[in-house]
Amino acid sequence: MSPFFLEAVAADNYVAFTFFIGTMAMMAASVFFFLELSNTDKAWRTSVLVSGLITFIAAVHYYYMRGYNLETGDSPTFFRYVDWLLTVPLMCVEFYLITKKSGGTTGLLWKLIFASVVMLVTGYFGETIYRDQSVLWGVISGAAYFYIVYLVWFGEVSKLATAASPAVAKANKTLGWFVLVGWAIYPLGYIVGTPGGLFGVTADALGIGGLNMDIIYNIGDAVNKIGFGLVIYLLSRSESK
Ligand SMILES: *C/C=C(C)/C=C/C=C(C)/C=C/C1=C(C)CCCC1(C)C
Repeated sequence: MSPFFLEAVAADNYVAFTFFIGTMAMMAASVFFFLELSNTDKAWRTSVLVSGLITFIAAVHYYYMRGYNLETGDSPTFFRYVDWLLTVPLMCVEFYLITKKSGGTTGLLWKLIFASVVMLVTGYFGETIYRDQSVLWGVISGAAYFYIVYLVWFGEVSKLATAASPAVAKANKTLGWFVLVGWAIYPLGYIVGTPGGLFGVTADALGIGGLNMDIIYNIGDAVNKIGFGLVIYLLSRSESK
């Protein structure tokens, strides 16, 4: 056994442990989604394929981030954001695919993707280059985030999902909860990860002392990437004969 492995499963190295578990969970989810493609209705195959791509891209990044974190002890911020920049737009593609039949346009898709890129790029600025202005960048990122929440809950996505079918409407509601609650885990990580905490809010003040930014992001990714994919998978089942 390599020392990497031993270190990764050491009971007191929670950060490394969550990277390790994250890699495994994302890999398992990808295998599941890909193998299920052959018993998925043609109309839903692209959606389930995208679910698998999201977890597969994350699995590769997690494998890499785990090694980076073990070797340097630092947060793999760059690779974290590369992962998100690939996977979050793919989640936008899922919204486009489920609303396409009832009139979802590529215009809507680009709106979602644009908002998600603004959200992530400004978050990256706040975490790296403009560390001392993390409040400003966090607020801009948050505005883009709430625009996505708006589109999914009340805007075009919601209207088109309601028009599509009861099953699509229900799945969109569930995905909406992921976006509203599941995605809110990330700003929490950002706040905790900002030196001294943002607005003076630290992990201890939040009652989650001991959790650091990477653990919070890793929990968020597991919940959101695998959960999101499963909602799409279940929708594909309920809409298939
Ligand atoms: C699979 C990865 C996902 C779903 C990543 C989502 C990331 C976010 C929703 C990040 C949001 C942020 C804010 C709303 C403000 C602070 C900066 C961010 C980028 C952490």
